[in-house]
Amino acid sequence: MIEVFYWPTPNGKKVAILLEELGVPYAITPLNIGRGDQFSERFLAVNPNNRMPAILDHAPKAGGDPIAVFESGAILMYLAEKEGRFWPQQDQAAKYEVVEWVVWQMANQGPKFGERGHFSRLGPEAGDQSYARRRFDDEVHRLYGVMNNRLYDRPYLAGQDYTIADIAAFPWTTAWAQQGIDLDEFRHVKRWFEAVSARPAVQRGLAVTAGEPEDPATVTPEEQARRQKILFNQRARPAPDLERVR
Ligand SMILES: N[C@@H](CCC(=O)N[C@@H](CS)C(=O)NCC(=O)O)C(=O)O
Repeated sequence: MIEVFYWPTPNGKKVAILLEELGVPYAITPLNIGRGDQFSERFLAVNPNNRMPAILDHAPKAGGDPIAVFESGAILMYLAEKEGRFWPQQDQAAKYEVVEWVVWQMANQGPKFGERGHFSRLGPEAGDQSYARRRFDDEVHRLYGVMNNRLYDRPYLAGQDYTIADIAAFPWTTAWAQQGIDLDEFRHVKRWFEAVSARPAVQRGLAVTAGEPEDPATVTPEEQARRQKILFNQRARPAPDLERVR
């Protein structure tokens, strides 16, 4: 069984979509990143980077102890390789075409789209954000163009077949309107988006939740202050040995 440390964000949904495509049993462990669950000792033992998603495979192929995997791209590769689907292994050229586009997503589309969202949500108290907003709006537009130029002569990012490269990129495109993108400007992306959206497993993956949403009215001012302190302006955590000395 695959345990998924999960919150319904684009990075989390990549994993949910692949698990639905594969039809393998999985269990969601909700990781409420708005409450700071990513700093729990149990989670940090799985992902020292205090970010979700991460998985624990309680039944690795070769048996033995559970295998922990963090970083959504690594999780997609782990699961696709284990199940022998959505990532060709025998043809090295085809295999690395998928790797290129998964790494492209992890290094470009995910971080730049994420930063665009971050700066667009800031209120006036954060000061003038016009440079950051323009910078990331441009990057998002540029990256839709990269996908469009890739998809104009092939159905999927890595070629003829739907792979984990598409599963990595897709959840970040579902909010194209909020990202300030007119999908009609990128008609090859639009065709790909419609084809991926129509897959039943994609629809099931997008619908995966992490339990009942929290009622903001139940969060006390003390709890709000605690969250504010751990979630904003995150800086390095001391190494465990230094912590012990203190
Ligand atoms: N490169 C990482 C990014 C993970 C990431 O940024 N996760 C966000 C949610 S999408 C998170 O856990 N944020 C918690 C925080 O900012 O404290 C991946 O793809 O797995």
